[in-house]
Amino acid sequence: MEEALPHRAAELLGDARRVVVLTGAGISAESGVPTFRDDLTGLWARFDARELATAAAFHADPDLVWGWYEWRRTRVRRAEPNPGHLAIAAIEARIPGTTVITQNVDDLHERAGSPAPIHLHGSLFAPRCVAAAAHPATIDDAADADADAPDGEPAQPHDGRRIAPPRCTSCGTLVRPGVVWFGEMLPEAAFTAAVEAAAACDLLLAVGTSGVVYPAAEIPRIAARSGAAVIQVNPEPTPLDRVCAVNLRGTAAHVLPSLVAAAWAADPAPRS
Ligand code: BV8
Repeated sequence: MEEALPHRAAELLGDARRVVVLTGAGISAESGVPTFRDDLTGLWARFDARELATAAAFHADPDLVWGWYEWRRTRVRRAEPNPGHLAIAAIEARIPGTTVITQNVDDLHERAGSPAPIHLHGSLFAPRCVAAAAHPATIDDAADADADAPDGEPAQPHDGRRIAPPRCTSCGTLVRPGVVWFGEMLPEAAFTAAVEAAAACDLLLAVGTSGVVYPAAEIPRIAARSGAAVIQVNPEPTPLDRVCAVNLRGTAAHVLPSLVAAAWAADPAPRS
């Protein structure tokens, strides 16, 4: 693994034709959305996110878990994409053969202009029914409004207020967050598309992920085994260090815009 040589990374990006960008919670950190390993605030301070993000936790205490997701959803709705998200959208605009794969359940890539990120772990904005034939839930506006306290501040369930999950207006069963919990299978189509993109790319950017949750953590390793160069953007070391061609120690909102600028400094016109 070379030292963090931005010009080497810029060269790899400038020459790439098929790029995969894999993001984790770190890409949204500078938008004010806490990562999984940030200390959870308030009520959540006594929980481990990995314990709340399970079907068992939801079935044991649906109001607590739904309240956590509503709290996260309102925080995301009040967040804005940061320059890291925008730089990734610029890469997609520049290199049509780019695939964005995210472990995040927020919609900040979409709001930054990424047309169709692959969500390996679902979305905060796609609740579904707990019924076996899980279908997208239809929730009436009242439940949605519940997420906003009257004064416009996001509801803070950690102030002791739990939020009961709504019932689907079309089938009447309980609604659950549309995310993949620990111990649950990833959506097959999403994971298959991600693996295929990783196996076919010539460059993979791993941005803001701890690289410890599987099978998502396999994606950069598949790319490296297929001969692609892997560039990591993360202020901290991760297990992905050992598969990277270049490690850029820094935050997404700072590193990605300068990487994009350097990659195309000599050739600012996007390829047709
Ligand atoms: C599965 C959605 C098959 C929910 C998430 C025992 C039983 C069952 C399964 C397992 C088991 N043991 C292991 C497993 C597999 C398990 C797993 O990997 N566990 C880990 C803990 C070891 N995986 C699963 O369960 C998966 N399913 O395997 O199914 C199966 C089924 C049954 C039985 C056996 C096998 C499902 C995993 C999906 C879980 N859902 N999210 C929600 O959001 O609430 S995972 C969640 O945590 C994220 O989506 C992400 O994937 C993961 C880690 O988070 P990161 O994104 O990496 O963020 P993190 O906070 O960890 O790190 C942030 C990084 O950013 C840091 O490195 C930091 O330095 C950096 N950073 C910070 N600021 C910045 C920055 N970088 C750049 N710029 C900055 N500004």
